[in-house]
Amino acid sequence: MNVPLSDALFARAKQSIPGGVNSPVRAFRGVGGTPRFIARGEGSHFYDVDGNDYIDYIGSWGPLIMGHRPPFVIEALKSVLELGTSFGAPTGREVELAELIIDAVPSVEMVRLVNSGTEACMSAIRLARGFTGRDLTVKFEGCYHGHVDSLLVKAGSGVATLSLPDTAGVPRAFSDTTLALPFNDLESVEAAFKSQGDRIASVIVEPVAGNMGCIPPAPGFLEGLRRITEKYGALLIFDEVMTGFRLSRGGAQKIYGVTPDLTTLGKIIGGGLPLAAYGGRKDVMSCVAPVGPVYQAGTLSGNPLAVTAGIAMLRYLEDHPETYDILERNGAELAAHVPAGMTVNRVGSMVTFFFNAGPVQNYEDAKRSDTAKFARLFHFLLEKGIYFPPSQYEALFISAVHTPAEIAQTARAICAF
Ligand code: KE4
Repeated sequence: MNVPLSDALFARAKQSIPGGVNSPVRAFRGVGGTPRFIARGEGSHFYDVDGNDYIDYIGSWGPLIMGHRPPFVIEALKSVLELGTSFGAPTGREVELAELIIDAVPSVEMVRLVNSGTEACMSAIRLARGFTGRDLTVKFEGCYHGHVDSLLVKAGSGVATLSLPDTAGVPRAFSDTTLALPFNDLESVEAAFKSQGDRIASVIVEPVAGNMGCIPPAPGFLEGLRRITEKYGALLIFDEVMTGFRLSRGGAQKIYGVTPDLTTLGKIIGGGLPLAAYGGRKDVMSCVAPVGPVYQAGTLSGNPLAVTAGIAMLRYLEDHPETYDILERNGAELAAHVPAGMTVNRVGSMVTFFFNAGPVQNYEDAKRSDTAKFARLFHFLLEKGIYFPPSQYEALFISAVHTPAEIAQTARAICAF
């Protein structure tokens, strides 16, 4: 497929933006070739500047659970555009969004809105340190919690895609505050707490990992984290930036029946605009400034446009619970056909096709995947107008507006590879 306009834009972009992109994973470094510069989106499709039409399985990396430009979000934004774009003062709509989140997510009694998942995770681990008076954070290899200095240790997503040995620019003193353990390995968590439990402020985990490809929690893993953190007085943080409102309105914590002390959210709650949040136990959240001593702030936090889109999205999901049946059906249909030599992991609409004999249950397993073969599949599908996330270490983001025919077309194309 010739994409002369994307080629030209990419060459031009690389003169003014590092790698020509504003987020590394978009640069196709994991799969090669020219990233498509997108002109517009509609439902489950988007269209590049050369006019090519793609079934979109990136979905803006998770927010677009109802596809591009859902009418109820566009109408909501149109209704407030004339009122102003930002005030730097509280608004009623922020309260409404906070209450919608609290009503849906079991662990959240109080919530603070921020602008990105990175901010939410950075704030949550700082809050855990401030609440416990301890310094260390436990994370899991292959999990990604945004580009938080101390959490860029054996991180997933773009860090894994680019095979970056952690990240330059993070002082050893920062990364030494993080213990990175194997995902799904409770024994390593027990051992860490046995040796340094009185120094560990929190355990942060993607309850369903999505940043080393999709990897479900092993039976008992999340329950074990809850037990161990309670035993040692550390806080359990579920990073539900990806899983929140995707796996259910109550996120993964609702499905697995494990309630963390803090939860981070993002992506879907902004309805496609920049918005994220962290929340949890009221006694913990009461340590956040201006009530308590843990400082966190943001010029555009609770931005009226992003909040309006978020309210429209969360109200839609509240009023249309059948959405989650559609997401489950779409995920199951796509994952039903597993070509030889591949392993498919799936939870709901989060799916990853690994070029790996399997099982894929942690980062070491995932890293044994044949990423060169994945790259060939990616381009094979791209040529057929099917746009997968450009990395073996990402989950597909299926929406509720991908039709059965599009899912079947995609499954056939994968099997034809
Ligand atoms: P942001 O700062 O990118 O809004 O959120 C960071 C983040 C935190 N926690 C989880 C579980 C996440 O998946 C993310 C971001 N996800 C990646 C996709 N795997 C964002 C894509 C990108 O970096 O461009």
